[in-house]
Amino acid sequence: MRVITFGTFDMFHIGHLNIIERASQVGIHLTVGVSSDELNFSKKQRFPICNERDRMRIVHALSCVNEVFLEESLELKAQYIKTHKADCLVMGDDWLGKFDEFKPLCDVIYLPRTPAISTTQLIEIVYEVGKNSEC
Ligand code: C2G
Repeated sequence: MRVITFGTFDMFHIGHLNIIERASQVGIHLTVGVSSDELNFSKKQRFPICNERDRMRIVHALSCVNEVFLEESLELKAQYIKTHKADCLVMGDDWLGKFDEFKPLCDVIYLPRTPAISTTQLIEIVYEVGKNSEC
């Protein structure tokens, strides 16, 4: 079974590692679509802290990842699933139901999100630490 997953993976953390490792255990080949800087800006009105080249390198360095590509548009998901011959799409359950439209193309599995960590939270912690150390 070939598996695909998508994400930004900005400020790579344990929640990212958990989902990627668990996605890889669903099949024998894992492809990861890493959201481009522009796609992130269009979704979140801010650029990621780490640029797309570095985020792709980090994900690609994981031994459980076989292939990495740049996800440039949300509209191309069906195309990405077909191009990478994915039998299964895995996402964290913060996306529950949002990818069900691809069920005619492949299995869609939502895995539990790792609690108590997110890129947004990390950015806030770093910001607060920086603010306090200025005093
Ligand atoms: N994730 C997780 N646990 C966390 C944080 C993230 O399981 N504590 C999972 C998310 O559910 C997602 C993956 O890690 O499956 C990547 O998360 P993000 O980097 O936040 O990516 P996102 O902005 O959700 O982009 O087209 C879909 C997008 O590319 C997904």
